[in-house]
Amino acid sequence: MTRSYAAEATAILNHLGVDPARHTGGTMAVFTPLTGEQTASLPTDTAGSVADAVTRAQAAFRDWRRVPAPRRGELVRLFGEELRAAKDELGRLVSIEAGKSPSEGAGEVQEMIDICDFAVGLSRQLYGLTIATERPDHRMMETWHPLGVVGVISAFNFPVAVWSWNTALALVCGNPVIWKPSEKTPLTALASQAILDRALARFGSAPAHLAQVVIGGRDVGEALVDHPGVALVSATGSTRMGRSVGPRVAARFGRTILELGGNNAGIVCPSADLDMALRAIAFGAMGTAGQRCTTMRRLFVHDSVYDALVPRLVKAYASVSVGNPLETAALVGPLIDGAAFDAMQAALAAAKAAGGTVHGGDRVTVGTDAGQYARPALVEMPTQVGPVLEETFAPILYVMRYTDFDAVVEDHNAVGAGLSSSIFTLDMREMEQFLSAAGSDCGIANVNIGTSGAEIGGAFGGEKETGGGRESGSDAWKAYMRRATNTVNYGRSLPLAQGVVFDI
Ligand code: UN1
Repeated sequence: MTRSYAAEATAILNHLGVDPARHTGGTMAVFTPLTGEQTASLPTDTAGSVADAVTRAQAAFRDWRRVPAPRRGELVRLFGEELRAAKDELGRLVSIEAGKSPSEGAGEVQEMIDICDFAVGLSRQLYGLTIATERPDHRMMETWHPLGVVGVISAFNFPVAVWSWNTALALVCGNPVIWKPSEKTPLTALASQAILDRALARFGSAPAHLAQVVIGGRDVGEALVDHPGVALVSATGSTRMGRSVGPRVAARFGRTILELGGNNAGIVCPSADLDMALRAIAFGAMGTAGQRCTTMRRLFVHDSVYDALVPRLVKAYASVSVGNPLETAALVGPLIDGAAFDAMQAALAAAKAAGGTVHGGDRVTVGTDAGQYARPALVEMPTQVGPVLEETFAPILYVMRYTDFDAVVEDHNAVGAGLSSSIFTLDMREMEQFLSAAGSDCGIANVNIGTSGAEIGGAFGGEKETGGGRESGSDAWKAYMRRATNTVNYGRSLPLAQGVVFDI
């Protein structure tokens, strides 16, 4: 008997207490990429129901913004506890819905737990500066206040972690959240919301509708993007999507955090530890079937180590296990759907036409199922042209030779996206140059690790066509608050700044 992932997904949702009316009897069909089996059909929202959700969230905001931040942190602490308790179930559902291996599914939930821990501490550290003033008996300071309703639009590839980065911070910063998950992964969203609802029930005194999920396609996302009541739109997806979202939100003077495409590269220098580089590149380029925004897509290898490294990589590509990661120990799971498979094949054909030598990339048949599996592809390219300049959301690594360090840093930066980057070297001059103002132009620049798998403690995001937004750690929280500069006069006269005189 073949396993039914639909039945398993339904059992997980029921166990987490998700209302069956939210995932049955609707028109939006969802499928597991593991086998192509349909898992659910969900009723969808409309522009009108999104507007209602915004109205409810605005009401929640009026209460939540007045709750002391450390108390708001207590809600996020409880959420972290509930996530710990539900880690196996939610990780399993991520695997079913996004096709990730069990370890990657669990890792994604671990990111959610980590950001909760971070946000709890942060809830006591939302501080501003006190600034010297030029006037006697005055004090100047800045205060950070809750911003308003936060709209989160997330992608299929990290269906729950990215929402949690936004939500944990938004909640401690005093904001309600409305989440529009990818139409490819709505079940994990409903599950995550149910887990948060458990924390809300235990917390007891949060306003209703502090966190809501709206389901649907582009029109539902656009309703959030265009609604003047949504103060911040945090959107993860393609650069094409960001080109539409950014200007629309800007036109109404809303704020955005955009986390868009990546075309992340590694540079392997003459002194590199090649064993370490091999493992880092393999995970960075093939892990999660090349469907992370941080996936390594380009590799520049110094001429002197090319022949020692690249044949080993080609071998790893030929032998890595591809299959259903819930049935076998496969390291590379399915692509999300047939369109992703077609895009991969089109990019490989274009690379070949541009003089590339393609290793791998063929379809892998897994059982008799309709899952879209492909062997990861390593493509040796003479130069950086054509598809190498674009992000194809699939496991393709373009490998190029280099001889001159300054020139390779320029080539590294000569693409539209600017998310993540890494260098493999034991030479501190190369390392420091790569990390310097004249080095990598990405939001993330690593040394002797791959481009993917960032920890939540750092700010996550990138420059140029990646959109410029920052999420998760460091001071990314500031995007979720509004800053007020306060000047207080505790004296008995009214000196004007800049020595201006205005005596009446
Ligand atoms: C994404 O692909 O949208 O750095 C997020 C990483 C993960 C997050 C990826 N921590 O690969």
